[in-house]
Amino acid sequence: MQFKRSDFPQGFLFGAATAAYQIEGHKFGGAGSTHWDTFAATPGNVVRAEDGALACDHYHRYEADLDLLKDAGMDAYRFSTSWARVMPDGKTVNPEGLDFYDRLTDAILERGLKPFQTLYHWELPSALADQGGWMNRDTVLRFGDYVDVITDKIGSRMASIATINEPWCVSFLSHFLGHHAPGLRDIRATARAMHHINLAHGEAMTRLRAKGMKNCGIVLNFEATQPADDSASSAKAADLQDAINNRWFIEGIAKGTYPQVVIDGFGQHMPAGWQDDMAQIGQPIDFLGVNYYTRGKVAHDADAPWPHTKSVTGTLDKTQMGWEIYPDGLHTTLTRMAKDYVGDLPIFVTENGMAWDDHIENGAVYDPERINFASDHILATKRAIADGANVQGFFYWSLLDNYEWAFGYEKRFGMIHVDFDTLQRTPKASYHALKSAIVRA
Ligand code: IFM
Repeated sequence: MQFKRSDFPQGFLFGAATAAYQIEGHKFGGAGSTHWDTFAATPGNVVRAEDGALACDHYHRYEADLDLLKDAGMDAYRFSTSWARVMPDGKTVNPEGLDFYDRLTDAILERGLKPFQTLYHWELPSALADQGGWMNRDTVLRFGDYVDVITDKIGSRMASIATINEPWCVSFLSHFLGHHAPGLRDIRATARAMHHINLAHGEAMTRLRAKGMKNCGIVLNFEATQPADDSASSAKAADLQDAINNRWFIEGIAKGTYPQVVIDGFGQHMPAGWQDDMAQIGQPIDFLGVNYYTRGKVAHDADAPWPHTKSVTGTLDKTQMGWEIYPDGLHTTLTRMAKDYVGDLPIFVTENGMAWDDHIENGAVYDPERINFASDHILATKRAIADGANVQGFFYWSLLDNYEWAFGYEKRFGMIHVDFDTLQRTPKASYHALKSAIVRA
């Protein structure tokens, strides 16, 4: 890699990220059915109808996985706690689930790693999905109750707590584009989910503050949205898509408002009285988590209903996901967040990484593409710091190959290869390269 630890400010954290449903093995420990289980069990939604029942069996192998993280010289571990493991029906506490996160927390701390918790990384309990999930305002309060329970168990030991991972995916990708559970394509459902997930963030912040928690924030995903060409119509389309993808959540949280172009598009479908929630949504946070993977080229589509936009394939090299590799977009995103929204507030790159069709050959995985990808994005982060963004850490997505949602186990993001038949872990060349770069001099 083209950087070393000493290129970064003292105390800058290097880590790796995972999420509960993607690695733990949801069938273990009394976890309840989630909307991802039922989405995956419905033909056509997920590659080979794969689900997270076994995943990487991190539930039983977490000690060895944390050893690998530690052996790479990393400082922090970003993980999520599963609502459906802690409260299988969304309401009733499962002591086994709480015990698992208690043990996991101890194991992280015993290795001298900083635990970065995310409270919601997408496994909504089916019992709450039955009642409308994120379309239903009541889910916000149920989420608050879960936040209370898990925080009482492990909150005081966390270095950082993020409320929601990628609310855009929870709402727009899942209720408008239909790519993720619950697989809806409905503008009214989307308007409600886009607001309620922000309100769930606000409710979680309220509950966390009531318990005296510090270092609380949210993790948002950003795409470097650009017009597909020089036309005025593409510029307008890209601005609207940017408002939906990149501005809706951060503007709500940092300024207590929503972009007017999106409010105009949602029109009558916004939940009544949404304006009264903006103060709770806009309460102060302690950090912003930035997830960044790619850029998106956007053009006007006169034949489509609102937002009248379409994606246009770009010309840059692409990852196994078909996502363009565009490190400059991370620099732009980080500096934009600092300048336009959060000022000096600490920012963490909470996810960045790439999927590749990795294979084991002679007992090793050679992945120079990932080495370059990570190196270029970490250097983009360094430039953002030089340009004034208060970025305090970088988490590679992901520690392990894992369940990549609608793509099942086909897309490999890990720095550690997982054989999904034997569950054997093999650190890839990128793992060793990162380890060499961040070794303490
Ligand atoms: O795997 C996902 C993760 O759950 C959320 N952020 C993007 C990753 C790669 O698609």
